[in-house]
Amino acid sequence: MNMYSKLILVSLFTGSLLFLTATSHAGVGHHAHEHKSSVGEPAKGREVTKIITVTMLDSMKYVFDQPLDLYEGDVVRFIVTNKGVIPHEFSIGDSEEQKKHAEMMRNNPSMSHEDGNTVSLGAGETGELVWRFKAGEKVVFACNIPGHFEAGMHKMAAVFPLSREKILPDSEMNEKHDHSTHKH
Ligand SMILES: [Cu+2]
Repeated sequence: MNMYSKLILVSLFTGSLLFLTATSHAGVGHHAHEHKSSVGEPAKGREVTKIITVTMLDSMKYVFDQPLDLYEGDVVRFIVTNKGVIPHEFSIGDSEEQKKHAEMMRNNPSMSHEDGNTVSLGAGETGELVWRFKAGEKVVFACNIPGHFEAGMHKMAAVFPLSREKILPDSEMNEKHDHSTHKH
């Protein structure tokens, strides 16, 4: 084999590798979009500062176990249970992101979610999502299974800038912080 045909073989091989890489990234039924959002990002379980329990119902409602009182830097573990008999999802984003997400779900209803801002649950299932909140835009929790958002399965909440230390009463401060680090 002369040098010239070797070169051709090598470039053919490289070309097909590139092609394979490109197509596997395009993957069917899976979308990998930016993890960063204007309302925060996925976080690790050990960073959790607050736990919120969410129940999803076939009446197209989310029931939160507490008022949504969210601040910049809060890392919340959402423990989500689908108490319905049809699938639901709990996803976090700003309203623009939720609109795009809903559009993708309409075009490809069988898509899977592995992007850290969504938990999809079948009847009776429980899942978790850990999210670090960023102040600014309003956060929208939404179920983007076609028809569900429109039927009311969403909730909007503000994320306040970091001024919590000043507004929390002393008793709550003591629960949340190590005493030794504070001067009294
Ligand atoms: Cu739903």
